[in-house]
Amino acid sequence: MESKIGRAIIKSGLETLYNYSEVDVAIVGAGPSGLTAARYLAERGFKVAVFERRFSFGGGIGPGGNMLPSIVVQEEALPILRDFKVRYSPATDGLYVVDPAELIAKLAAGAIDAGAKILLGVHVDDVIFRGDPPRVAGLLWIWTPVQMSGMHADPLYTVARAVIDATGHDAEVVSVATRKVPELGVQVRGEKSAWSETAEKLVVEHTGRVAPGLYAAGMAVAAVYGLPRMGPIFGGMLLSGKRVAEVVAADLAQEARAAYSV
Ligand code: 48F
Repeated sequence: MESKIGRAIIKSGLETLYNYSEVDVAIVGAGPSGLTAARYLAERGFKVAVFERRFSFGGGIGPGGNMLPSIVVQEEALPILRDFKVRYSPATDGLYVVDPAELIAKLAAGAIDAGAKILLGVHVDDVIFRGDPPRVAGLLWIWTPVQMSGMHADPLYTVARAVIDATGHDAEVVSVATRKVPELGVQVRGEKSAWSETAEKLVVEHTGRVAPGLYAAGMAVAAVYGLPRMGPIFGGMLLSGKRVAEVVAADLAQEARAAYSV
């Protein structure tokens, strides 16, 4: 029995990793923006993998606001909640409250049901780049416990037509790309203190392509462009995830057209 259990896991696990060593879109971070982007890209038919360093998804949703089991979403993002079948109740002035556990579960289920693959326990620590001028062409990942141990092991690759940084406040992917490939011409300015209303709008407006092949969604956008933070209101994260999916889909379609034109 034990050998059968082990073989089933090894065979299927290695096949999955083999299959996802090349994707259309690699999303780093299974928080609200990453999971939303994953669903809207996967349902367009793109091969999508989400790389999450924890053994769970949801990012900053779980702690709610200061660990109270409620978060706030504004009216503009209600269509996204409806797409994911997340329930909400009115609070005040166009604001609605949502149960964080339900939001995490349904965002993840929506992404998975649309066809996205979520890989847990993988830490992304670098990007692949090509060309002059350079473009980001994938990422390097390593098991999180190995990364946390501080022991050096060379990571493995995933080649991608587009990489989305949805890593939250530290914009980890854009930061490493900026530091190691300065020719990308990207600067990470770091987020500002809180101004919720403005932050919610600006983060969606600035969502999109940061450099060729590299995109930012969610709080990573605030970090890259020096925008204010907003606290436990999540509509901007959902709208940013949907927006980055639209931008990436349009760019990949355009690149495919260009590749086939004579
Ligand atoms: O932080 P997170 O929830 O990012 P987000 O989608 O949403 C931000 C909000 O939760 C909240 C806020 C707005 O209301 O201020 O903070 O922008 O999720 C980011 C996910 O990325 C994972 C991390 O564990 C988390 O689940 N992550 C971060 N760096 C890496 C990573 C990395 N290098 N490799 C893999 N996963």
